[in-house]
Amino acid sequence: MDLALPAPPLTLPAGLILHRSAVELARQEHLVRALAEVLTAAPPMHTRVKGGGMTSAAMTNCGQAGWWSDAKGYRYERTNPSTGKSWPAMPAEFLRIAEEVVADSPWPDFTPDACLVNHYAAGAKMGLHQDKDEADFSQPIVTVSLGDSADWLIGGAKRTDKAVAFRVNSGDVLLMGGSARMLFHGVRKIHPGTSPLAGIAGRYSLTFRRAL
Ligand SMILES: O=C(O)CCC(=O)C(=O)O
Repeated sequence: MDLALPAPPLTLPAGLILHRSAVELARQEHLVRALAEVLTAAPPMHTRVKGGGMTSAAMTNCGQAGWWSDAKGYRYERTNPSTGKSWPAMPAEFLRIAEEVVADSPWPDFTPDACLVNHYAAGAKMGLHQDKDEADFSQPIVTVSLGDSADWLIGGAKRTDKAVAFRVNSGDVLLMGGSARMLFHGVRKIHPGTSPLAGIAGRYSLTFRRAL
């Protein structure tokens, strides 16, 4: 007998918009090919966080600026501090998808100048945090998920506010803007073996920002 109960309907805070399966599989594969070039030009790294530990997810960037963390703190850098080279250009397919998904949103003019790419191997996670190193908080953060599914966490305006988890799958897109822009959020868990994409291991998130 199947005793599984239907999942309760998901109520997300205003300003956090989840588009399930927004990127069809063939287009995800296209994004993965473009991503491979970014990863070759700027291999993902674990970087130092406040408090002295290292990030659980490995990260890299493309675009005009890249988010970075080290003993000097959290910030955007126009060059990759690990190589001194410019970040790879944002692939046209990345830019296209980011601009398409905001077209019907409250932020239709959003044009990212930075894409922070996070790679989560099995067991990796990201603690609750706010994205607050960008110049203009009226601009949203747009996140495309590729690869393994993850339990995403959305909390409140304070780190100690209760957070709720919901599943994001490959091809899902999250928009976080307006009154949700500064909410604490994170990634609690990766579900290994759930990726529909042969070309990658683990989960990648492409997080598009207006950084400068
Ligand atoms: O991987 C994700 O979906 C979330 C990433 C994130 O919160 C961040 O890069 O600030």
